[in-house]
Amino acid sequence: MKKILVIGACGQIGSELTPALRKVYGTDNVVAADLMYPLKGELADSGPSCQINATNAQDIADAVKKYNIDSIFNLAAILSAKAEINPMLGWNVGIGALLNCLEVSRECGCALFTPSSIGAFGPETPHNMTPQDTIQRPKTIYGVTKVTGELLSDYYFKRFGVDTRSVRFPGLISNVTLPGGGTTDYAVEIYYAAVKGEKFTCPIAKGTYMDMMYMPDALKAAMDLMEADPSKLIHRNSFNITAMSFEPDMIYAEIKKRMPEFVMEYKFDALRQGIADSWPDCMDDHCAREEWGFKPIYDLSAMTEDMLKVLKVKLAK
Ligand code: VAH
Repeated sequence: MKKILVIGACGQIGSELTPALRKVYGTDNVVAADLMYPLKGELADSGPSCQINATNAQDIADAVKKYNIDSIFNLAAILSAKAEINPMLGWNVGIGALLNCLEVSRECGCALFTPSSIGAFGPETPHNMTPQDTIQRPKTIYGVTKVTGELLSDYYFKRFGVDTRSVRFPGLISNVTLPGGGTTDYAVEIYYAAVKGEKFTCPIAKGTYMDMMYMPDALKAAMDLMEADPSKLIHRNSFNITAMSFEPDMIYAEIKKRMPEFVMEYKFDALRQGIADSWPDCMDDHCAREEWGFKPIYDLSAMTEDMLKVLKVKLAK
């Protein structure tokens, strides 16, 4: 049975990926690690955990040896808008953590998953049906770390045989842990505002399309890719994947169908809008579908139905 280490287990992805992995591989076989320690709640109660500062290689090496780890999910990153405010932090966390994970994986024979993002593309990239292989000249430090991460991960696969794999996540929408500092965060915050009965102020302009995905599909994609037959993988770092593409008015309309009294207004956030404008409108993800069977199940309607249902219970407490 796999022995898995999740680095960044308290984050938006990690807080849901860890329980999902524990369900499949067994609670004792999935170690939840984060800088914030001790972990709280289900993450702490349902399996082993440890403190890891991902920019410290020794922390990672110690955990890999202590728990006999053979697969690492490296989720340590500073999201796009927050990284623009502190670029060196964005670089040091994104690349520092990845390089440490790559070196430990090389020395200890671990497989390694590190997310990339639609942020790995820039304004020169074709915005519609963005190809799997195309120009990548991102204009954010987040995007620079993601392209660098893709290149480093492919290098470690080709040069040292490290089993590195990655997906370019779109904006992820979840109802467990709020995202912190992303350009697509509005697509999560809008649901919270609707359920709280508050007017939502959207920082992204009407008509700004971005790829998005509901968290359950994202978790399945990460797990399926890591289980995929390596002989079928033509690509590795990193696969385009998407479930839907929408602009703010579309998600607003979908919520209003269910909550007619909900009101949204627009209030432009120049930083996030500039980043969003540089990203794809919608990606072509046929390589992921052909090489390892990626197939999302949630569209905007199904996601909205579930988000509102779960948040109404969660926020009523
Ligand atoms: C961000 N949610 O907005 C992240 C993600 C695709 C966007 O990388 O920075």
